[in-house]
Amino acid sequence: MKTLNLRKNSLGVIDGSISKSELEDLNLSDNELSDFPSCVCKIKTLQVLDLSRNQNIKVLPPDLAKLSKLKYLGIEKMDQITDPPSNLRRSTIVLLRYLKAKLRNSKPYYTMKLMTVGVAGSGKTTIMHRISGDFGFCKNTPTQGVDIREIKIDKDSKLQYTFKCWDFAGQEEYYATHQCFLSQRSLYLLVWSVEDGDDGIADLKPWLDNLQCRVPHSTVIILGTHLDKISSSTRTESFEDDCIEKVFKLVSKYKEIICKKWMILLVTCSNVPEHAEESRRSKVASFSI
Ligand SMILES: Nc1nc2c(ncn2[C@@H]2O[C@H](COP(=O)(O)OP(=O)(O)OP(=O)(O)O)[C@@H](O)[C@H]2O)c(=O)[nH]1
Ligand SMILES: [Mg+2]
Repeated sequence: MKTLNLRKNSLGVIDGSISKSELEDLNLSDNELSDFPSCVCKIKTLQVLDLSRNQNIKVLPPDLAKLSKLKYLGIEKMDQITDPPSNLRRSTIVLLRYLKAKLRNSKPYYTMKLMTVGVAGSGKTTIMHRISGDFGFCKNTPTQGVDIREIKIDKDSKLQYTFKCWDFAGQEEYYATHQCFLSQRSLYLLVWSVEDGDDGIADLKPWLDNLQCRVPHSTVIILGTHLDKISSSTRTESFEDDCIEKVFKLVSKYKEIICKKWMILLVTCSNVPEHAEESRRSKVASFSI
């Protein structure tokens, strides 16, 4: 198959298996793609790619320049794209030249700022320790201002991620000063306690408002702690899914915040032996980062 027309199919994502195809002409216009489908950059045979009128794609990745046979890239009515800037989107040649230059200069950088925010006592400091692999930590000492530390996570034997972690105090008196430290190009961990029920979820709003306003387009992972505190009668089979659904419904209203459903996790950070297995799920959270 050389040509595939998927126009007007309400597609949000493209199946990664398409990367193995030998397509020359791919029409993905008039869909609902949330990001540029990176798998498309692997179809080396591609000559024509139409992405027109996908209103949510904001960035075209440098990897697009790896498509050495690409002659036409359709991006009609996609003024929302922020990179490449509009003057470099006037023709496919200019656009690809820009992305190629970017690709040449880009080197992977495995260090990033990780900022934890959320109400006092929700477990921000504890989760930082769990992510770093410290399952013994159980102090109940409120953070004063902000604590900065470094966490290293091994991806495999060759690759290590370094997170510069900013663990903010949750007490209200610090809210005014926190604003000054929130920075773009950081990863955010918004923490709340599932023990606080629907009120706890509603209390996420001011944090989301703040993030959307101060650091738009940031990626936010939302962690519900204290899962062990939910009584077995309340913790039905659907409890976790229902809870995640409620948070997702709320965060979906924030168009300038990047948070997919799989970025919402419920965890137990207690260090008592009977919760050991659940506690390890906070380590799972570190893998999603
Ligand atoms: N049972 C249980 N206790 C938890 C859990 N997560 C945190 N805690 C406890 O909750 C208390 C508060 O945790 P912290 O990590 O200090 O909370 P914080 O969000 O950093 O608080 P501030 O620094 O004041 O904003 C500590 O006693 C933790 O041991 C959890 O999942 N289950
Ligand atoms: Mg703390």
